[in-house]
Amino acid sequence: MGKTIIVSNRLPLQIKIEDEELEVTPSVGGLATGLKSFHREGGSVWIGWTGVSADDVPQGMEDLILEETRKEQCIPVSLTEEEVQGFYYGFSNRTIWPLFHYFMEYCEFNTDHWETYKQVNEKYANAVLEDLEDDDIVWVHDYQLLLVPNLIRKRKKNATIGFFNHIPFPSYEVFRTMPWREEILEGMLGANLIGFHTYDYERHFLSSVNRILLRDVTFNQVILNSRKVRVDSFPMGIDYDKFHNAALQTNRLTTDENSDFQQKLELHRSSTESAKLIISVDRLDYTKGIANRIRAYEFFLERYPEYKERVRLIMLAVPSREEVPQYQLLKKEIDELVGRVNGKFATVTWTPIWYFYRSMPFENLIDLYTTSDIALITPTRDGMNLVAKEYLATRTDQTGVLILSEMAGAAHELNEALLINPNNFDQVVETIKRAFEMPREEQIKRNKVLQQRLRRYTVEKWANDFMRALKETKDTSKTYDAIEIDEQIEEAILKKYRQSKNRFLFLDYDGTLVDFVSNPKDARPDQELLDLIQSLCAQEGTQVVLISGRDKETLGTWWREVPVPLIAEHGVWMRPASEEWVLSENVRCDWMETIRPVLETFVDRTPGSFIEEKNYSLAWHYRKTDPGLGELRANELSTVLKDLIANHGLSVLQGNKVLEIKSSDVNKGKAANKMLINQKADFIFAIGDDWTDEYLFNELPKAAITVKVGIKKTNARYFTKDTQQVRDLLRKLAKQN
Ligand code: GDG
Repeated sequence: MGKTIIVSNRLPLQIKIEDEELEVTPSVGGLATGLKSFHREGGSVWIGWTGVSADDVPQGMEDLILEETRKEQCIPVSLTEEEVQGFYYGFSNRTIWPLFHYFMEYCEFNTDHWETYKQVNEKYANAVLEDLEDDDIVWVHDYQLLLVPNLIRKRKKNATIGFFNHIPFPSYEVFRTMPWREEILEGMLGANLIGFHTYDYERHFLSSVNRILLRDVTFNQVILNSRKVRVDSFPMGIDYDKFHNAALQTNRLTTDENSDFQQKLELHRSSTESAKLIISVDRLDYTKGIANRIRAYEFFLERYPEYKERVRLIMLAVPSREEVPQYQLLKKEIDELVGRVNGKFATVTWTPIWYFYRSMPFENLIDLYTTSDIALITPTRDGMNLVAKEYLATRTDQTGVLILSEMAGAAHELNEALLINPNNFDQVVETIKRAFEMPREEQIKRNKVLQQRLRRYTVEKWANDFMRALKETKDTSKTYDAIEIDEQIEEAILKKYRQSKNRFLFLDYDGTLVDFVSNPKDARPDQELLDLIQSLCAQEGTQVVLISGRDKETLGTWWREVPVPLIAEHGVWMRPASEEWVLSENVRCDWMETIRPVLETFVDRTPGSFIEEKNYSLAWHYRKTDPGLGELRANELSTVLKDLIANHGLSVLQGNKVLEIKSSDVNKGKAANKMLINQKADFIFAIGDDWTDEYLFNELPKAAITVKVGIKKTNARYFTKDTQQVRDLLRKLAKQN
């Protein structure tokens, strides 16, 4: 087995150069904190940026950086200041971040930023490709690198690539506003497995893929021409033991041994018997709801003045993305709010808010978590929020109350916390009060359940689960019964073709010889196709038969000039080469009067759908409907029809975005076999893309070469990817003698 290559915007370490000296420190942030233990123990390689731009690296220091990063099994990607501006501060944090967190008013659609984003994603992909060996697994992380999976895939077709998005994926209605939405989705779909923290993000992504790229989605899989992409949710956990043990250790310290910070925290506690501490820890980011948290706290002190001098809010806001204007404004807003609240309520001995705008060492973070009675975490949107989980892990005596926004991904797992809507001030205020008054037993009862869950689903388990699922997707994509036609198989088919004297080629039309178009009437054969079929027909010993569900009028008109036998309406009609149409089955159509009104009610209720009336069948098309609605109504219609068709000897064929109702006695398999009677065929080839072609694959003699177009469940022996490949193969057959 090969190695794992982790790829993320930043490395888990940060490099600073001061006075020509190199300083290496661990980086803070959800992703780095979470994955560090997986990286350390799993022996993986980590590719990312060091945090220092190439312009700031003094000459000759590049090698030292390489050496230092290599010690941590890291490979640095070098970025210029201009690239950092356009890619990171620009497109990542002024476009994707606000859009994906539903802050559309902050979103900038800047073409230069997009160009740099693409260019830098290429850089990351190249860094991976340089190091990538056949059995390796690539795990790409987060919104800065959405294009990387496909950039790798394009150059390394069989690579095993996983992608995990650490932030929310917004609803289709929001995502569709992105000018480069197609490129972004295609970029992500380069992966074999795409992971999100919650099922909501997963379904939003699938819905965008379905609606924007018009790709089929079955359950949690996206069906592409040559592969399937699995999409799933993996809620990220934390290194539980690390936080829990650190807390145990802190709690064991005597007063003298405590850090200065801890001693100051204790001072507040000892000031009044019932004094309590509320903490909040976040990067200073507008998604974290910091400003509204302060407002809610102010509201709380106004509504419940008895808590004055008995409560203190300790806010740790870690500086983040200071070059982005919104973050500068937010910093200002928070400074002012803190000033206002402290100015309004402070007494000589009491300040209601202690505000730290900096990053703290890990030990102080633990001091904060262990000393506080309440954690107030109120993001307006948050992919997961690890702070909530870390707080719980440090509560070694199981006391403490977590107030958590339901807009954080973590809320899905942490049901026993007090969940709030951060926009509902009234609710936040009442919940703070409830947290204050919550009996110790209740706190323990809630935290016990929460801790059990967090202890079980750790970051290590999360990473292993993702990896296992990624390996599985690789395996399942090989388990199609049908085998892809590669060069070797193609050569064998051509050889057999050359050696045969009486060949039959049954070719489906839509989705096989031509691509689907939104209006079926526009799918008339192009000149190249007409010539191709003509040349196959002209070959001695070859019978080409076009076998389609289309009506005979359309097929007859389109193929008027080419002497090719036609089978229309799945076998109801046959036109031997250039002759008149004959009705091949004794089919009835008196049932139509009963079925048509049922279909009409579905047309009325499903905008974009329509009925195609053929001589002996009725088809309900839903290609042009809203995709979700179309599938839903198709299922409903199948159920409704089930009872009706049994009485009339009918069957429902589920085609590609079409349901067709026709007599059970007619299908493509029966029609094709009829043509083979007494023919002594020594080469039978059938190709098609949808369910109706399965009758062909099932009913033709065993020796037939059956081929499905696209990767779908099938009884065909082989598959080929798309109409282009079908034509390539037919062109080669046409050249054989
Ligand atoms: C993104 C998503 C998702 C914070 N301050 C200090 C410090 N931290 C550590 C915390 C925690 C991490 O940083 C913050 O993680 P979050 O999950 O809360 O938030 P984001 O950075 O926005 O992370 C988020 C995450 O990715 C993972 O997928 O949960 O939704 O936005 O681990 O402990 N650590 C130290 N000093 C600090 O001052 N040492």
